[in-house]
Amino acid sequence: MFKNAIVRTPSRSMVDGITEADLGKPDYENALKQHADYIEALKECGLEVTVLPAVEEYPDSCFVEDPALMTPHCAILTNPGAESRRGEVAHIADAVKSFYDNVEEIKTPGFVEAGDIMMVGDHYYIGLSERTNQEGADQMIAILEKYGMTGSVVEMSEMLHLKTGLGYLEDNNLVACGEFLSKPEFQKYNLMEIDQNDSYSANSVWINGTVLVPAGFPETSALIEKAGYKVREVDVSEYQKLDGGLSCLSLRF
Ligand code: CIR
Repeated sequence: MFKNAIVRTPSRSMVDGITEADLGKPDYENALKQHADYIEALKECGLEVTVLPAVEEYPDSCFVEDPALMTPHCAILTNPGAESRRGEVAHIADAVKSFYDNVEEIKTPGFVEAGDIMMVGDHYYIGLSERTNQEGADQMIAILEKYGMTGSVVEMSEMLHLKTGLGYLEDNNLVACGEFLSKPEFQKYNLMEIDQNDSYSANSVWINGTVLVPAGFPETSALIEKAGYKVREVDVSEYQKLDGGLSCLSLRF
């Protein structure tokens, strides 16, 4: 069960965030409205939500999932592979430290963005992406092991972050699409296949028995409902324009 979430209000500069989506620039006012509904959804799942202020200097800073990993035993400040995002870590450090006594950090030449990390119980899958390198993954695994947890790396080549194409829904259920469907390490899970056309919705998020699913993907909502979960749709289309999904917008712990 999760108790808390941290989010950050998007900055006006978000319209200049990193993207390869080719969906046009986000509409800032609508992004704020969608963010408010996202916070509402987190609260409906029983989370206490800490809302950090916008940081204009960092256009991608609303995607708070990337600069920190929160585990039940410690928090790890990451070192984003995207240079323009590296300074986000210093901005989130105090909030992270206010919840954790044990705070570790990933150091250069290691790079990690925590959107590349998926938690399954005490085990953490770490995608080697353009943002997370082997050295960063090795540092992360060493930290996890220090606190009695484990980690392993996942090779990947098609997606921005590991969780762009994967979402663990607990109870052995794993929503997956594209290259992740055939990975040997995921075959032990009940793979719930997401069609390539709906790949954005693979980034669905389990929170205390409810699954947040991006609005606009009825087949994914139906698939997840059929598996016995309560579904809460959240419209995050303005964030999709920046390659950001539902999970990226919060730290849940
Ligand atoms: C970026 O490219 O870094 C942002 N525009 C999107 C980050 C999405 N975060 C995530 O998937 N965890």
